[in-house]
Amino acid sequence: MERRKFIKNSGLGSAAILGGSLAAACAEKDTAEKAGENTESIKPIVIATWDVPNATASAFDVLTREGNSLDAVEQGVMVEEADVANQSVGKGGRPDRDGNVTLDACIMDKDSRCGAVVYLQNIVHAVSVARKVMEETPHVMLAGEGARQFAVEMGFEEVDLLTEKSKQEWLEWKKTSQYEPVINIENHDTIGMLAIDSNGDIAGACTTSGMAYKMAGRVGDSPIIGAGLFVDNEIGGATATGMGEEVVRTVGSFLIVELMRQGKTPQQACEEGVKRIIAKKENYKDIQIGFIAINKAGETGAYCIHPGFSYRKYTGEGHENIPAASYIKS
Ligand code: SD4
Repeated sequence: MERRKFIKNSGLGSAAILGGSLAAACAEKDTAEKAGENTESIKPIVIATWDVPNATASAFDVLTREGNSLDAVEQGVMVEEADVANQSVGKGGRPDRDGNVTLDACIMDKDSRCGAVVYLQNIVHAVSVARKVMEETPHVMLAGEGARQFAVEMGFEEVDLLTEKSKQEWLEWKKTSQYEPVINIENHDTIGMLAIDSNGDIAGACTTSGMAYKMAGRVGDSPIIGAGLFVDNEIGGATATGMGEEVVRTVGSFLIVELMRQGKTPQQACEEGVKRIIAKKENYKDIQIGFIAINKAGETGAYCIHPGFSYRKYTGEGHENIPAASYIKS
């Protein structure tokens, strides 16, 4: 990379290429283009699952103030964690079948450092606890009571996450206790976010209260590095929403980043990720999965099983909510 920069900047590029090995120069260029270097990169940029304009605006604000992508994704998803109207994340999240709100979150940075919490109770900003796990411990993941104790030691305030609205809905659900995943339960949901800062560095975060009325102790894909989120700063990042069990089974986000490494666009990689799930799931029509991805050049893509999933994209050009193409058309 340094050599390529030198060639580009010294004005000796063509002479060097003509005099040296053309094949080697072409191979190097191909690799650079595959990884999204060499092209006009779009940065800074942030994308997030579902239509979450406040979250992406907050992240983009960090990026425009020359903040790094790690700070941006943390600040961005924190907006949804604090929003009680979003009943799939943080405070106000729907509880498990015993009435306990339990949170899963993870975060990953440009150096492939990562942190996660699972089954965390009574702390609003699970993503920030995940970041502390990454930065302050020798571990990647803390669970349950240990995660809560660690958060308290780190100065996080304990609060009751169950709002009256989520409690009443849970009590209503208990009358039948029928567990059925609800597709596109609302149009903002588990939030997965990916950002590239002005340095071109990528980070991602994912946070959720998980499937509503899940079994006590159940953990989904969202806090699992490689499943709900994966970032490789040389290639790009991916994150997931929907039925976590299926995303775990196919290690979905890692798969998508690896497909981009092999030359697929973010869109092609997301499509392949969803199709891999469909191929292994007979009743795929009963579930929803949505992936979003970004490559090093800032190109983005998204794909899902059922229509209804979208992602929010924020760049210097402005921001928009982009409906994802779906495997099932209507
Ligand atoms: C989970 N993937 O816990 C999460 C839930 C989700 O939209 O994304 N809901 O399986």
